[in-house]
Amino acid sequence: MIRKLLLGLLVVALIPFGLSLTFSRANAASFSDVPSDYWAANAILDLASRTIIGGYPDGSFRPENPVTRAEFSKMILLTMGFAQETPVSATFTDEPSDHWAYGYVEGAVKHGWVKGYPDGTFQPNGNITMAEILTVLVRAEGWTLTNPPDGVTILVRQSGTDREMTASDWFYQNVGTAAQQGLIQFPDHPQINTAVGSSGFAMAQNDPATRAQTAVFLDRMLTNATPSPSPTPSSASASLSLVAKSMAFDQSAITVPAGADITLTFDNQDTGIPHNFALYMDSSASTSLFVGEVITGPKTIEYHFKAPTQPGTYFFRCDVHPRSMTGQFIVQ
Ligand SMILES: [Cu+2]
Repeated sequence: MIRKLLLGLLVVALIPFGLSLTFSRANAASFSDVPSDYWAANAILDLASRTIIGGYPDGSFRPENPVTRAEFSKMILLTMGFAQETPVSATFTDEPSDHWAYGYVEGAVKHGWVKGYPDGTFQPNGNITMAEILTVLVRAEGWTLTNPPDGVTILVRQSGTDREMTASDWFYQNVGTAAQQGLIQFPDHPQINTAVGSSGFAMAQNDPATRAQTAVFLDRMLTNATPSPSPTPSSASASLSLVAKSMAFDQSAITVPAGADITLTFDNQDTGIPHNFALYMDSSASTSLFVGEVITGPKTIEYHFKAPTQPGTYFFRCDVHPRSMTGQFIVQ
């Protein structure tokens, strides 16, 4: 059975919280059944700290449980940082407006990431497979579809039998792109890759993906986030503006005169997502020169600080998204 979820587009985004300026994990959730040495613990706790996933009222996370289509719709919408949609009339006959996932499903559908069935249903309690997850993530990222990397083997397991993935599989280029972008890895974790050594990946075609596996894929997507829109350099000025949009800065380099009194107008256009601007000596971010207040978009703030007197290339970033939102701060 081929489930066509999606079509899609769009940029990288996420929804974090619980940050402090030192980016501690003071508010991190913990789950009774996710010990710190659990194979997916880091990804699960990271997503939980960003409120993308949560546990059950009894304190458990149930990492080996399958993920439903409704649950995954919520996860992808939150990961991408988009708001719920609550149209007056429901798109699907089996996903009514009083269902807990209504706003998430409608949101994910609106962005084209997930789709229903020809009979008008969404089947919110249906399970989602690894190929379907990878397909949604690739579409949501807006990555151009590619074939799998050269020199790797991707196997499809059906009823206990492995065969090589071929171009006639509906997910061929989706999985290929996921491999090119590092969402699946070679070798991958044995709990994700059901077989094959350092140059291969085996994927069960019809088995439901678990909550743990899903968390790992989403976390990889977040931590590999590619800046968008394309950054452009700016010219030297003591009066600057910087935009944060779709989980990215609009500039990859900012140039200022040495020792100048800087006014930086920071415009966070990401609704519901916190960002800031922080300046450091270098990319290790161990020595801060200025740490701007974190603001949750849509909001604009003016930062005032003194540029370093020593010409050189410094480093700026958003402390909330220190891996994906970075740039050079050039002092002339
Ligand atoms: Cu940010």
